[in-house]
Amino acid sequence: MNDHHYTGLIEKYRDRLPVAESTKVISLNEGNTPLIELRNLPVKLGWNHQIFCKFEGLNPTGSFKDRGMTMAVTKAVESGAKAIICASTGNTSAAAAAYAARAGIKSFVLIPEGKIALGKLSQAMMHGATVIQIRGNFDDGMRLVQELSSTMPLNLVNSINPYRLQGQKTIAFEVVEALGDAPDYHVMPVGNAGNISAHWIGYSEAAGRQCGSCNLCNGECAFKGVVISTKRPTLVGYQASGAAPFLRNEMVDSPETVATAIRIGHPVSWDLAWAAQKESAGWFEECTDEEILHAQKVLAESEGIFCEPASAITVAGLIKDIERNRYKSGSRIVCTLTGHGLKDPDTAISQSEAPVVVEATRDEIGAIIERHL
Ligand code: AN7
Repeated sequence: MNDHHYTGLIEKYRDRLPVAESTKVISLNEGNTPLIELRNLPVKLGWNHQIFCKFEGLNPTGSFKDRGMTMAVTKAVESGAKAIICASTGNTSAAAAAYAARAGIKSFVLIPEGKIALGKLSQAMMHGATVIQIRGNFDDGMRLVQELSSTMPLNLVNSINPYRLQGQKTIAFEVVEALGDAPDYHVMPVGNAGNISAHWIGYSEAAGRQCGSCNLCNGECAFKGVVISTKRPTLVGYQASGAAPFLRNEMVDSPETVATAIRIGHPVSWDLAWAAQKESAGWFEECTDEEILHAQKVLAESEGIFCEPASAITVAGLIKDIERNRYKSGSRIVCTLTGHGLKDPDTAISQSEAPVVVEATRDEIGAIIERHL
């Protein structure tokens, strides 16, 4: 094999991850996702910022969860685990199922009945996970998997597992490498809040700084890795209005949003995410379902980037906060588009014009083309 063949983020960032020389890596070559500069939307909306999308939907299972899952499953297998378990709004279950399959171990996934996007459900089922739909929401599932994994031979792979954030922090390294330094702002959706915490760990390490967002070192790490950036970005987290505990400053018991991925009211990484917000001098903001779907459509139509609703909240947030001048003029902004639009075909189809049906004749088809040219 060519030495330059990319074999996943653990091999690439071995020196900055908690793995030993002898650790057997479970990988699907995740990471190394494209950083795509927006060309049309900023012109259309009159923005004077440079905006990039880190398209995490192009990971092996179609979401950013693969970054954390390669680490969590690698460490689970290293510890001798034969089964993993997680609660999920969908993407974590897809990643857990795929990496468990790769490792040859069992996976159990708890999902809220009827509230997971079709693509994600198909992935968990296809990879052979035991899929358990609960009559409850993600937060109920989260509580249950913590209980179950403490008494049964199950390795918990939700982001409360510190190895998940370790894998996920590598997104920051990739952004810094692509841009030559950290951006001014990094914007993302916030659900269970592991991702924003992981971004902060990654950016802090990249800049050779300590941070309060790590659940592995508890803020005590004296990071001695390679310093690759001169600064850390301001982090901005967007939440759906019906599932916005960080905006309410308290847990939300019955979260609701069309962006089912972030239909979470009791985020596990509550303290870590607040630390990321405070230390980065960032902020949380909320967007309505309508704003989220509008942004998803606009991004797909004007840039050719199809992300799922939860990911599109970043663009919805930009539309709102750039208008209010919350971003300093002339900034470089990176959005994490956490999951692929194909994950949730139902939502995509329901907000798009239905295809016309015509006879298979040149005339009928020609007439339609003329009308649309
Ligand atoms: C597309 O899959 O929690 O704030 O169980 O799937 O780190 O939770 C998914 C979360 C954003 C929020 N975008 O990230 C799960 C799950 C997408 C997501 C988030 C999720 P966190």
